[in-house]
Amino acid sequence: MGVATPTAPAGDVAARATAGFRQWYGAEPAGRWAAPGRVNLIGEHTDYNDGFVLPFALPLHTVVAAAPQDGERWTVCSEHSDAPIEFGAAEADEPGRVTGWAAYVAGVVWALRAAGHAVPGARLAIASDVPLGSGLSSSAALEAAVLAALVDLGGLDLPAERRPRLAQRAENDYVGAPTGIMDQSAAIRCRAGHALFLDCRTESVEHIPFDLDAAGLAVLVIDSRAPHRHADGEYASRRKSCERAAELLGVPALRDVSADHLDEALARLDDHETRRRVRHVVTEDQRVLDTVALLRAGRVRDIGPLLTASHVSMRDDFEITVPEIDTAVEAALAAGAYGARMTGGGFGGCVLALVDADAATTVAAAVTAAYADRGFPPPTHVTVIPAAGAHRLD
Ligand code: GAF
Repeated sequence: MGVATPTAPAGDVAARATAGFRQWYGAEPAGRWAAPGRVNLIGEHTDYNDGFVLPFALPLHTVVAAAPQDGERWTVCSEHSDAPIEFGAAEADEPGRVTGWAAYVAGVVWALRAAGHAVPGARLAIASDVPLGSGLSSSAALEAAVLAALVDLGGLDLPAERRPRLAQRAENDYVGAPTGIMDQSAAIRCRAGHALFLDCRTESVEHIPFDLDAAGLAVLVIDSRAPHRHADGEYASRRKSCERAAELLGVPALRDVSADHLDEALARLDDHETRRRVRHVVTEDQRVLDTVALLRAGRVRDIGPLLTASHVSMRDDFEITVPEIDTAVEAALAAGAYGARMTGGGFGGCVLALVDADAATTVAAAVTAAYADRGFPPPTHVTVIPAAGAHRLD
């Protein structure tokens, strides 16, 4: 069994977007824009606590083929839809009016308009290689690609560093998902060969070289194929308990609790569950900083234990893992991975493992065997390298 490595950029998927555009609109697109999915190397559930994250973009893309159309009308089709969906300014201006996958597109139009931009009417055709529902941020990739297309078609003045917040608003306020800023930042601001060290309070970024090839390493991404169990409600409840804890501790956000004074902070909370949630966030922020320090020093292998510690913290303190995910992490570690952890919001999704490049196949086989032992449906896996954020293809 081999492990496939997708390559950038977006060749086939771009052709599919163009084919969709021609099929539904009987015309040529004015351009094509791509945005990637992401994995998060480390820093989970820290973004909405004003903390630190370290995602990198995947060489898996959502591509939007688009052209302007007259008036304030937007028509969108995707390779998974039977027919285009059309909406005008009235629907775009009222969060919730457009539903399903097209809500992410309408949300971007809404967020741009709400920020005072003159959004051009457009026809859009969407194709994607980012798997849906695997925790690799297919929704942020869609938002980022649509945003890039509309900004370029309309000649809007919106620099890349201001785009993630706007895409996040589309997701929070139009679609209604209370996510942080990580996924949109990754889809827009990542750089090939680098991880994105993002301070979610200031939105300042540093591109940290993450050259797996040079180190003889690979990141293996294993899709647990676990059904997302109550993920939306659980995510919102984690977010609420973090906000409540910050209030109780008298700080603007949990980022302001110092890892050096964690025990004192925990002693001020009388609820065990809240203490565990706080401990995860505070120690996870510190693990991001420690990972960045190791990567800056070129010590890529040495980040392994931090990845695994992050997983243990998500499993025991934040309580967001599921049996399939824990099985994948344990099997990868037992097969020689330097570190392994769940990536993304939790309750399903993907695991990433840092492995020697020539061990990727063995580690993947060990995970598959452990799944079979437990009677889980076989996982899928792929090795990935850090890719670029949203960009215009042509
Ligand atoms: C999801 C959210 F969209 C992100 O904002 C982040 O909170 C992540 O879960 C957990 O780190 O992907």
